This record gives sequence, C-alpha cells and structure tokens, in this order.
Amino acid sequence: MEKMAEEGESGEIEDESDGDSGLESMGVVGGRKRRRKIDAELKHYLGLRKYWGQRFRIFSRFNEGVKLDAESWYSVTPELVAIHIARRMNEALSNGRATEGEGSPDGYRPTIILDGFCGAGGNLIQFSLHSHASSLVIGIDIRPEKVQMARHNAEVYGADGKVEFIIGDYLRIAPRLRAVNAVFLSPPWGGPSYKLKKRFCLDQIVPAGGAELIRCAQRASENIAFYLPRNIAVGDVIDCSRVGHPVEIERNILNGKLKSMVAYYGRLVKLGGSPVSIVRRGGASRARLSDGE
Ligand code: MGP
Ligand code: SAH
Repeated sequence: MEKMAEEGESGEIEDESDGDSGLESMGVVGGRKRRRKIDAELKHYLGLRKYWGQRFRIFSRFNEGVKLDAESWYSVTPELVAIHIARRMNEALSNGRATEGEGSPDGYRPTIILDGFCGAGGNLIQFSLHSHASSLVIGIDIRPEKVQMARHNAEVYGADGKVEFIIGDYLRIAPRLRAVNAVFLSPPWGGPSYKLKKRFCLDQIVPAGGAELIRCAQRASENIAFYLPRNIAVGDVIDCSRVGHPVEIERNILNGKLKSMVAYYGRLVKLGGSPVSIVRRGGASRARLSDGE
C-alpha cells in the first residue's frame, strides 16, 4: 500500500506515488487482452485509494505498524464499529454487566468468542481488548497470511495475550468446536461490488450461503453475530432465526453514514427499548431493527 494516495492537509487525497502506476513494469505494449488486464488492475488500484484516506478510521493505531493486504483494506470492520460489537457481545454474555467482584473490573465475565473469519484482525483485536482477563478469542482464517497479519496487528494493539488462531476452513472447524459462548461471522461478500446490487441476498455470501454459515455456527453456539452488507435482504436474515426466537438487526452508522448491519441471534439480542420492530407475518420469528451509532 506504500504507493497509495496520501491524505493532504485539506482532507483531500493527493497521489504520493512516484509516477510508476505499475504499467511500465507490466509492459503496456501488447494485445487487447493484456490491455484489458491492465485496465482492470488500474481500476482495482484506484478503487482502493479511498480506503487509504480512511486508514485511521479502520485502525486508529495504523501508524504503529498495522499491516493490511488488498482484500483487508475493504473488508476490515472500522475500529469504532468493532469496539461497539465487542462491548455489546461481552455485555450480553455477562447478562448486562456483572456486579463488582463477580467479573473483571469492567464488569465482564470470562467468555470464549469464535471469530470465524478473522481476516486482518479488526474484530478479533476488539474482542480481546473488551473482554474479561481470562477470556479467549479464537480466530479462524483459511489463509495463513491473514492469520500472520492478524497476529501481528493484535501485537500492535497489545491484544495478543488472549488470542488463539486456527488456519483452516470455518465450515469444517466451527461445527467441531465446543464450549464456545458466541460466534462472530464476517465472511467475504464478493468484493466491494456488493453495493451494486439493490438487495444483497444471504445466499450470495462467498464461502457458502449465509444460512449454511449460521447452521455451522449453531453447532458451536446459539449466540451469533453476523456482520452483513448494508443492502442485505432483511427477510433472509429473519428466515435464519429459529422459529419462535428473535433476531435483532443493528445498523452500524459511522459519521452519519450507514456502513453495515449486524444480525444478532440468541442471547445477543437485546430485549426492550427497540426503536423499530418488525414482526414476521405467518411465522413465529420476531425481528428488531436498531441503530448502533
Ligand atoms: P464499503 O461499502 O466498501 O465502504 O464497505 P464505504 O466507505 O462505506 O463505501 P462507499 O463507496 O459507499 O463510500 C463498508 C464496510 O463494509 C467496510 O468498512 C467493511 O467493514 C465492510 N465490508 C466491505 N466488504 C466488501 C466486505 C466483505 O467482503 N466482507 C466483510 N466482512 N466486510 C466487508
Ligand atoms: N472481520 C475481519 C475481516 C474479515 S474478511 C476484520 O475486521 O479484519 C473475510 C476473511 O474470511 C478473509 O480474510 C478470508 O481469507 C476469510 N475466509 C474466506 N473463506 C473462508 C473460510 N471458508 N474459512 C475461514 N476463513 C475464510
């Protein structure tokens, strides 16, 4: 990412690259096929520039050596959103806040949280920082280099003490895990083009449809938080809740902009005080829409 645009004093993005767009090294001369490949790579590079402008929103300690790869730039959960999710989950699992002396000084009880798609560690770090001292966070990723990156980033944040990693396929590993208190899911959505769809259906999630990811999670725990695109088809999310059990869908709004949604299942659903409620007609599931600002 060294060649990405730098944020100027005006807040505008200036290009700090040395003028080598990569075209020279790729060799511009060539047929139409090669040119199409270059066009696609250039478009990809330009598309990533905006995330550089958001780097401190993604990781406030970015300048302390945080590492990211291309996929992570657009997939990491922004830090404030990750903090909110982590606090919310630990509070729910601690039954509100435990009374002093029962749990840690911040009132949380020890938990084991499984982050099924840990990526560069955006969520995993906050699960570790916002949990009881004896808690455990298990991060799974199918790609070893992501795990290496997450481990490094957790060290930058001093959050590595409570974290264990598994390199492998969530679909195979999650159903075999026991004694997990909650599962967090933030799978790939098929790249930034997810937003070109008017409605993103749950079965468009990449490694397997969203319903299958939830079924695997349920083998480990009923308490599930699913990080979803802001254009998710809400009906699909409701359909995945167990009959008679509620689901809560929270909007993550950052600086007034809707970034993403999180569906909470099981004990992670907050009861009462809902700003908007939807009742699934003809079914027994209840859904709540709330704002996680
Ligand atoms: P975005 O829509 O690419 O960014 O992603 P932004 O700045 O809202 O886009 P704009 O073009 O509307 O200005 C929004 C958020 O979704 C990111 O901050 C990531 O947390 C999350 N996100 C995006 N993608 C493509 C993925 C993905 O594939 N998987 C996961 N887990 N999160 C993603
Ligand atoms: N929440 C993360 C971002 C996750 S991006 C953060 O804030 O940093 C999604 C991740 O899922 C990618 O790193 C990708 O390598 C991983 N992944 C894709 N398929 C997977 C699978 N079947 N099992 C486990 N991880 C997978």
